Amino acid sequence: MTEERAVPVDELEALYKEIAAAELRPLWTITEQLLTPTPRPKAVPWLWPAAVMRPLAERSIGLVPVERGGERRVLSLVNPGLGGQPYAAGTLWGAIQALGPHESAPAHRHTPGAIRFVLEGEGVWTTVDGDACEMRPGDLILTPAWNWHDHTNTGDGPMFWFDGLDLPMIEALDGVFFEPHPELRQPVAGRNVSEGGYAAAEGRLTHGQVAESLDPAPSPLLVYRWTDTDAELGRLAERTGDAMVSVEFTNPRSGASALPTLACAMHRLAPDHSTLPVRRSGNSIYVVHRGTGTSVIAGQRFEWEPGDMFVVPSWAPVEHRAETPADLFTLSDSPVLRALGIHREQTLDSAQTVTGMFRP
Ligand code: GTQ
Ligand code: FE2
Repeated sequence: MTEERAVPVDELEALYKEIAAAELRPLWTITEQLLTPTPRPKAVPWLWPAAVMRPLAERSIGLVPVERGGERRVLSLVNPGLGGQPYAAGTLWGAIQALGPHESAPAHRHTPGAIRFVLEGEGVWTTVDGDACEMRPGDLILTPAWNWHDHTNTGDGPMFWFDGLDLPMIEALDGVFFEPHPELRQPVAGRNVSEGGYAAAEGRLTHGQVAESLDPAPSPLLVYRWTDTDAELGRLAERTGDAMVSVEFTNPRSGASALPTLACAMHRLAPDHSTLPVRRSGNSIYVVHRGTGTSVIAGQRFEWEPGDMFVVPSWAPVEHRAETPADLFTLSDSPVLRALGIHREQTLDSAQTVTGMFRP
């Protein structure tokens, strides 16, 4: 038995007051909220329906010009758990961007990296460091950190796409830099140049499994065409017969993720099969490309259709069930967790017990 020592209460109170006044905090009073047994993301599972976002984005085209000053016609996903911050999750920016016929969103660059996943329309070109990349529905376009970029709609109709950025991560690192380009549109050196060296036959190079290594150099390939993704998913589904097949978009030079901070993937679900619940450290945003179905995230059911976007916060178990053949695009921060050697992933069975666990 240790000897009980009477604590003089007023001395203790005085100590706490002086600690606080000195801009110090005793760990023993806050350790449980800081060092949690598992992640406690502030972001909550949430779904933004296309049926709500699309009309608001379209109305913005008529009412809000996109010139210097406004710059980009973007509606960001605001996760209700984040106290009003314009972020989909603690580490991820997600948004719907709209560009009307014959409009240009001004050229600029920033240290946060960005990806675009095209929802609807045709005729928009995103120029990335001089390479004008055509955007078609289902295509993935990369805008790596500090690359000049601008979007130009050469068509007669509006165009809509999903934007994903690592902005909250770079903000947390106090690493945000931004610079407007002197011109509205940067000079175009060529069209779809980055694709030249990576033919569809080399699909394994661009649609594989991300190697668990960090490549700080961005992918030399800036565009991943839906036609190639679709073909690779079709081959995989046929070869494996699995109810869910996935491809990750990889850097063809190193096998690393699409951007050093962001992983992008496409998942194909066969109808009427439920996937096993999986939970991962790190946040994900899903964009429904094709089909309808339901996902259960931390026990909450979300029904989805094309153009819907939803968030799976870190460590929330998620399972999917498609009603029709479905393709889900995902964006996640997993490359950062992997590079740091702290990525975790568990597959649960329906009784929520662990059936398999992966740790690096
Ligand atoms: O298109 O360059 O959703 O700079 C947020 C910041 C899109 C863009 C966003 C951006 C962009
Ligand atoms: Fe940008």
